[in-house]
Amino acid sequence: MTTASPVNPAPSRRWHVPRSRRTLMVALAIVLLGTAVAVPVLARSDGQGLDKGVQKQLAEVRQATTRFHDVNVALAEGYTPIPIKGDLCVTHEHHGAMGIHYINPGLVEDGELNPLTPELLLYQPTKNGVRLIGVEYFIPDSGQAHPELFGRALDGPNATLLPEIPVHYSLHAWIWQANPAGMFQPYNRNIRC
Ligand SMILES: [Cu+2]
Repeated sequence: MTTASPVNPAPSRRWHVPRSRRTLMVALAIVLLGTAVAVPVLARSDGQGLDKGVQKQLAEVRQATTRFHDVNVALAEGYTPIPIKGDLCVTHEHHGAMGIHYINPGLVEDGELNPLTPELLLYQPTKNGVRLIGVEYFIPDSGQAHPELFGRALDGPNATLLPEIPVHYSLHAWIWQANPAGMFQPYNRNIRC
């Protein structure tokens, strides 16, 4: 999913919308229909130096997602490609691309973050089909404490262009395609749409 351009919502929570299960499903349906949502912009850079504990966690995520190199396995387990702003492959003018987002609505609806069950899978389109490049964690903002994974705060809360899309936190992890900007940056210059 996308982070908004550096719009971190004001305390007024102008973008705040009810996050009932129904609202979320409507939001996802709209995304699935290809309506526009905000395109992310990098807000910060970080180094590649990841401590051993995080590297171990990421190795576990790789192990847990290896089967999704076969996109048919991802589809069978409920992941679905979503067009964003009408395009399946999300790219940025300056910062590279995210690739194609495959979202698992069930994992979004559970309202939990589990490193081993990412809400989204990221794929790069190639001549021979799609190639798994990373994962993305996504959780609606319900007023909870700022969520963390891998010892770092998720990006967000992110506003979106559509009021139906809940304000959310997200975090990309480029576990299957190195990202020169950093493991957890939203865009990856090594990815082309
Ligand atoms: Cu994304």
